[in-house]
Amino acid sequence: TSTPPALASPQPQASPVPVVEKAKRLAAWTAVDRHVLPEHKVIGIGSGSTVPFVVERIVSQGKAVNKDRVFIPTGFQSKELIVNAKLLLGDVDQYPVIDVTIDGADEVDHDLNAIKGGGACHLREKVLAEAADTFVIVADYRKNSEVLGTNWTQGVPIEVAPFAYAKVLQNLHLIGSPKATLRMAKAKAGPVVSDNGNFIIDAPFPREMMQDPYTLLTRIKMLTGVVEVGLFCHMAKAAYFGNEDGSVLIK
Ligand code: ABF
Repeated sequence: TSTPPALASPQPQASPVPVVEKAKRLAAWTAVDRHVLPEHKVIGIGSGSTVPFVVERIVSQGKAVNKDRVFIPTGFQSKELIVNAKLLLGDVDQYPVIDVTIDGADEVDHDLNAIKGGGACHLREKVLAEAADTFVIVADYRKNSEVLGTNWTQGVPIEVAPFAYAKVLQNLHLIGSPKATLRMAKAKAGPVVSDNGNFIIDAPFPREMMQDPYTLLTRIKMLTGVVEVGLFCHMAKAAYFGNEDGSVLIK
């Protein structure tokens, strides 16, 4: 006998995909559709939580079946993504010239400068961004700012040699970031260690310094012991932001 509708146990509502996830997917799919072209053989795959949608689109659009199309990772998480999607894994040593690199960001300003490195991967991300003919950023609406540091308040991620971290901290305090701190790991005692065996410092700077990110990048990079800075200036050709209303903003 069928249960009268009134008594039927309520079907659990499929949890709606959060708006921000939809926005990430939208940005990622749009960027893949526009920038991963049939003639492209070497694709750089970035890090973070938006990039899985990049791989999802590449697979769903059959853009991976091209047997000699190879995918270059920006770190362990990115490599796992490529391997799990059964894409052909390559290394930047073998493929120093990349057709297109697609990567996330922590924040992007009006001039396409970006803060990257929230995930401690910005050294390899910058190598792949620079090696690419085309570097595009994919992100949700929260990352879209006029000036860097508006929404991303954790500071500029800076990869430093462990031996030099205390000196770099001291010098960052002197050049304008008194609140610069060593990034500590959540899961274990001690500092975060990057894929390259280095430490990460997060250095917040005042707005007026963040309004000229290239000058700030050069000043930080000159500090002895700094390996790489999470300011990507004059690198991105475009940035794709998924918006809350389901539209896409292309900067
Ligand atoms: C990566 O993307 C990192 O540079 C950055 O921390 C991360 C953030 O992106 P998402 O919001 O997609 O997680 O490239």
